[in-house]
Amino acid sequence: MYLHLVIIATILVNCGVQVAHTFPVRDNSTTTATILLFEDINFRGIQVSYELGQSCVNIQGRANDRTSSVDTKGDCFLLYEHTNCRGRFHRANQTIDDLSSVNFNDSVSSLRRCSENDTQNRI
Ligand SMILES: [Ca+2]
Repeated sequence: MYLHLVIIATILVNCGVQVAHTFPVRDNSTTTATILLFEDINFRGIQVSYELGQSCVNIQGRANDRTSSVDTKGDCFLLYEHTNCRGRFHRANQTIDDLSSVNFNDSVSSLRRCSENDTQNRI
């Protein structure tokens, strides 16, 4: 019975995270958090899933500079305008249905999880 529950839970997680057109990125940290990036506002268009530990991750391929909405799944992330977590950033601690509302539409090039030292919304 327990095994069945684990299998069902695994299937549910996989359904939620790994949909078509995703490019899952993982690192070796034990604690990870998932963020979903969407090409269009209101969580539409091509969806990309990133599972992040503590490292900065660059947005690969056609998803770069195309994100218009994000689902943070209850976690906190820093969205950066340049690769390697450089340049202007926005601290997203909740889901954002239209990144133009925080002047970040089609601008995200890298991201990382928030750390305890992140206190400002942007530089
Ligand atoms: Ca877009």
